[in-house]
Amino acid sequence: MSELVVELRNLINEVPNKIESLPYVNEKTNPSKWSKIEILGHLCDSGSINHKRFVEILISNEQVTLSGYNQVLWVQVHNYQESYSIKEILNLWRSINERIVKLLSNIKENQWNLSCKLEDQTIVTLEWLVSDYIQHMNHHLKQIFSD
Ligand code: NI
Repeated sequence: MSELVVELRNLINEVPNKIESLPYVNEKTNPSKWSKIEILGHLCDSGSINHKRFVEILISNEQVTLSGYNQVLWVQVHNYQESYSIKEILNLWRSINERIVKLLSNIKENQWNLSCKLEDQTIVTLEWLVSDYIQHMNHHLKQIFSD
């Protein structure tokens, strides 16, 4: 199994318990900054978007061009702050990432080299994209576990 898949699987096993015991997940230190619950909501959005990207790259006969998404409005429109409990968002985060782990566990070695085009026209591989997805996740998890 790819090291990236192992890393993602480890995060799924470790993160929920750690986050569930955190205090002040709804606290906003600044009205314009995301609370911890909103950061986790953002990670669910990122999971949905990237799951779709990974699938499209795997099933397409042509090189896929990825488009960005408005992260701030995605968090706003879901209203993670008011309409979800931390437990609900953790379940969602876990399910999305378990689905990604299953998807990527089934692919063939050479499919990691499938390429796609980013918004800025850079060409990257599926492996790069998955690695970037996990790095982005780790960056935000660090924010959640800080202070
Ligand atoms: Ni982000």
